[in-house]
Amino acid sequence: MKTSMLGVPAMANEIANTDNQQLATKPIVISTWDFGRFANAEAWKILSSKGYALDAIEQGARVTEADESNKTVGYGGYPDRDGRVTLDACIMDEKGNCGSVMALEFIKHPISVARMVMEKTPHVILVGDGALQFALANGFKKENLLTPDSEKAWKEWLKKAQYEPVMNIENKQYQEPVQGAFPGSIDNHDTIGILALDALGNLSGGCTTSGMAFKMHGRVGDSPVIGAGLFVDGEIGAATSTGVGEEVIRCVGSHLVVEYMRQGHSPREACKKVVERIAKRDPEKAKKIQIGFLAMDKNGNYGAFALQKGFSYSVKSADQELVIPGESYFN
Ligand code: SD4
Repeated sequence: MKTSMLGVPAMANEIANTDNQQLATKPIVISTWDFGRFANAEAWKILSSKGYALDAIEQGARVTEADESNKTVGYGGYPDRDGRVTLDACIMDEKGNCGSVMALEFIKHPISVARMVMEKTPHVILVGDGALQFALANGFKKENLLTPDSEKAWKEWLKKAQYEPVMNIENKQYQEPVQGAFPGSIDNHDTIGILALDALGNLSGGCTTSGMAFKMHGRVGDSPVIGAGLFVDGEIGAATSTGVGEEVIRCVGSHLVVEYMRQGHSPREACKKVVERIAKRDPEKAKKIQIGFLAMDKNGNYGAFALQKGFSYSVKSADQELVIPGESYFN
């Protein structure tokens, strides 16, 4: 049985299809991609013992940040084109409190720094050196996050230096483990967006990533941008995104999903409407990129929709442990 670095067993059942409109339940945690199940398992420990959704989000996201096996955020994440690992993350609670770090280097758990920005500063976002300074002042350890493997992949990429995000690479890393033979093509991996509703009905979300591999130094995607990569309104619902962040920022995608839910659309319909809007804006570009949205309403109904096939998401509640293939605009 495949396990993550932290030994969480890959217990999730694959299911063939779903209308993505599930019965409301709480507590519940959902997250992007198949590897989200490992984060869900950790989050579930908190949710199932009546813990706070925000704690579940942070602890769940930390699993993915620390999991070297998917070449993910934190240690082992792929660097930018200058060979620097720069991390982005944000977190948001049911009251609209939020924190974010962008282009943070040398710190393995940006989600925890983002939470600290939210709880200990009057600000919402800290970037680059300022985020690092804040993290170090608050007890985070400075670590080299560039592993020999990631450095090798980056050097291989430098030979051609072509920036071409690969669709659904997030899943491929788990379904077809990539051994060295894939340098330069793991360009679009590892964002986890995670949403949780706790037993008391509090809704929270988080999103953490190393962004697009081999990106320009200083590039920030949608993931740490409140409203783009993540949005939570405790009275309505929450949404998060994965894929080519530039296109999500252009439409402030996650906020838009929540606004569609406010108008009465189900989580799945709301995600679909935003995907359709992206496809309509630039139909040619839409054919070549992947974007997926995942949403949950305040009652625990959830749904997702992506531009392309291949997006999946993971669900954990008292009676569900699933990896669900997302529906898509293109088939
Ligand atoms: C970004 N949205 O930096 C992220 C990348 C991503 O799965 O989602 N990868 O644009």
